[in-house]
Amino acid sequence: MNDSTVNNDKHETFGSAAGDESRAANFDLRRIVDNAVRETPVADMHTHLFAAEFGDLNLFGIDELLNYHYLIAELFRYSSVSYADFWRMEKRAQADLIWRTLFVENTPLSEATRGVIAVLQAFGLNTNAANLSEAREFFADQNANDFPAKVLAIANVSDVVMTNDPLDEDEIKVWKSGAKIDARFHAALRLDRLLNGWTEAVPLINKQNYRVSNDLSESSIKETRRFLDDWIAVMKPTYLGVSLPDDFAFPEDSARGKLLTEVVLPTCENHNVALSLMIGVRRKVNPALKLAGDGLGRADVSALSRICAANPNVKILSTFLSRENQHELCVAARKFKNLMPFGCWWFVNNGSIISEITRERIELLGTSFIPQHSDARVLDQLIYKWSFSRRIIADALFDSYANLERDGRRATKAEIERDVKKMFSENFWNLVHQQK
Ligand code: FIX
Ligand code: ZN
Repeated sequence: MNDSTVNNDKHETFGSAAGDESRAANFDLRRIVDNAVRETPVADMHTHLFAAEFGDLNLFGIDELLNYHYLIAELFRYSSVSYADFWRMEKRAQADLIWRTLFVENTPLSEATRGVIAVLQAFGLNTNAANLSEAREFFADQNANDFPAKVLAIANVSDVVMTNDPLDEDEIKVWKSGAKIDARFHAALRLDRLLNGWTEAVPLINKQNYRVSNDLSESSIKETRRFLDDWIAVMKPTYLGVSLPDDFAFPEDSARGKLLTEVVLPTCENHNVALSLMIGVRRKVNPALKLAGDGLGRADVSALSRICAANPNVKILSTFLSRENQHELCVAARKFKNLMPFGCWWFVNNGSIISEITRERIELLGTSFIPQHSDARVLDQLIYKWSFSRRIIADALFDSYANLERDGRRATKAEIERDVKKMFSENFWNLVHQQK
């Protein structure tokens, strides 16, 4: 959206003096909105990043950037390499192939490829390189402990929420070591393995000295609650979270339905901790692609509404993967004050759709939502994911304030800054009861 789109009617109607004045006001508004959006730090409330204390789980650098599953899926659109041959390759060889295929032999126009270009540019590296040597040299010089501060500063991200699986051996070691975790990185206790694969979770939970069984007897329910109580004490999570399939139903006669109703929701209420429901993923549509093989489906938003209605004391964060569910999510949020829509998740995290979703949310919810999360898996991705999103959010906000002005009220700089702060961090911290 360019500056001249809005308020053109004003200067056409009122002649050139009024036209100049209105153009100047527009220019001013654009500058205020852009500055507020650029300068307000973001609390990135859903990522797959890890603090440096988690060792090898803290991913950064060009080889990780190129081995992002979004790019792996795109590689196979162009390359004749077989899935099996690709997975047999070393990580560096995979990265070389992805670079050559998507960045040299083809133009990096997709959102995910453009993202890598934006990261190289941010570090002053050659975006046109024939190979990865310069980039590899640059990242080899970065120290895993200091690099997060550099990236967070460039991306203007103040806080990062991780995704923490209490059944993951590597993570468990770190939590149990008592290591002091970088205060900018916050935990989110992930429930996927518990809720989406109970029988596989049973032996893993029992290994941690709890006594649960496949049948989900009363004592299993009690023990699973104890398991969560203990992990909440260790991780101090900002919220509990789960990704759910497009055919997710509530209530549901299944292990997941029982665990949600009898374990997870009461735990959230007892601990006053929020629950994040990410709905619409169709896992392993193409298993040969591994992590890159998940797809999506349109889900039933009424399942979410029923959870919100039945649990008014539990704060629910929610995002949907299908574009078709976005409008219904906004309407559900108008009905339930305990529901907070967040982010443009994965397949809807593309410029054109972020723009549509953000505008729809502003129109239906004002500033009472969380416009974006990065879902970054590689630290450096924070740089492009947030710069891309900021640009689009600024456009949507500018148009909204311009419309407001046309209708008779000019938002002040202080109001605009307040609004952006709410959307970028306060809405999240207030919901999870942690004032920053
Ligand atoms: O379930 C999730 O949290 C998803 O975001 C991931 O599983 C997915 O692979 C992803 O990285 C999307 O951005
Ligand atoms: Zn995610």
